[in-house]
Amino acid sequence: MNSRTTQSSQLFRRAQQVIPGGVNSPVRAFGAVGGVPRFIAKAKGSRMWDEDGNEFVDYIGSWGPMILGHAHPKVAEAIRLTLEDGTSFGAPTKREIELAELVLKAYPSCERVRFVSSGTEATMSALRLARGVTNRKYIVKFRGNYHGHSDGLLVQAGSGMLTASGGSSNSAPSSAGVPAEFASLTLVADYNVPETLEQLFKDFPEQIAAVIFEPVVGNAGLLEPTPAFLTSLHELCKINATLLIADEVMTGFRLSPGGATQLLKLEPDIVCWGKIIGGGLPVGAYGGSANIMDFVAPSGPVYQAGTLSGNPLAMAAGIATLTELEKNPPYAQLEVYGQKLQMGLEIAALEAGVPLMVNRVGSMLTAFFQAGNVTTYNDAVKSDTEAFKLFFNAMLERGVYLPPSQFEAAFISSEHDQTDLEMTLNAAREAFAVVAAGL
Ligand code: HOZ
Repeated sequence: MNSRTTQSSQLFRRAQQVIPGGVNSPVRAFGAVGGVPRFIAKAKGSRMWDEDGNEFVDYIGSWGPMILGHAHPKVAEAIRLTLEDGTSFGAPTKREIELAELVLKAYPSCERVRFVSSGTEATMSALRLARGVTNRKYIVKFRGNYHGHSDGLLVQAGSGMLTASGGSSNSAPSSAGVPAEFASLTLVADYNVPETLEQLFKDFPEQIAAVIFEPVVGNAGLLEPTPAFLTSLHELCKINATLLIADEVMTGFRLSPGGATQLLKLEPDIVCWGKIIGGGLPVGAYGGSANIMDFVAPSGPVYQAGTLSGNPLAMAAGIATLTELEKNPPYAQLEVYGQKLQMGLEIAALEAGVPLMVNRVGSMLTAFFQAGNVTTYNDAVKSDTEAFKLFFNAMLERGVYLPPSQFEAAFISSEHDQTDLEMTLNAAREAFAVVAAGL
């Protein structure tokens, strides 16, 4: 049992003195699952070790980037070599072109890409670009889709407020510090419920600059798009001359060599990336056709800049990762392991009498603690979060580090192997028994 937490407990107490909540991103504080967040000392391949020396099979994968596993030799070597030549110049480098070429090769509808330093920056900049291109002010997002923490995207469905144009915005801030006026420019539709998007286009004719969406949602737990939803999404955007922004920060280069865009045959106007394209270092990017992207400064009037944009270390890690993915594509193997994990969890839950619905696309999956299909955000929130909490902690005790929230996706890497799977499923059998006893 991985119950040693002396070091993590001490570090968490110390961290809380100097960092809000003791963490630099809220979900890491274990607020949804209770207990002590394990402070990670090191990771290699599919495994992580905490400061108490406990070993875990890791399914967080840094929330997506570690598709090749932790500290992959080629990625580590690329970072080491690059480091010797300096870590940031504030001037252009050859590596930026090399990574841009690799990204664009995988997304043939995109002709230009701009690198930034995080997914949040990518989506924020993509929205500014869409507004600059269309000269419109509203954007649409979907409930339960997460696109980082910029003001205009920390927005939820609200009770409605009157806007200057007379239309009724249906949104409200989802965080303190976001002015209601900002939030009112973001309209909220329901993912996989196309009628709600259609209604917004009726209410705000010729005013919606962009619709942003997660093609496969990872941030409400995993939700898969229905074909009808994808068709409507494309049609409505086209008819209304609204730009479609695919947030592929999690799915890019993960669900296929060309991400969700290739897998689901999407036709987005702008794509946002992050995570994998930085090989575990801080990177984001947004791209599209030359016509659209040339609105970005200095080619065009939409301003966006960054000191660490195109950072040499991040570019090197990204190039090494995408090159390795191209040379040794892990996608078929990830699908096999994903299937085995999904089936194993489903069978173990059934045997224990625990209602469970596993949603999975390739190497991303969420086990929702409920019996019904989980297609919409409304479905996802019906999950039994107390059961998840019991399961999560029982798995952690048994050496399996899952994302510490029911409403996140787990990630498999090319380094997860049969031993990891067996260990995970053995732990799951016992953990479901713990859940069944607690129901
Ligand atoms: N909510 C983010 C993932 N969906 C968390 C990122 C992090 O804590 O690193």
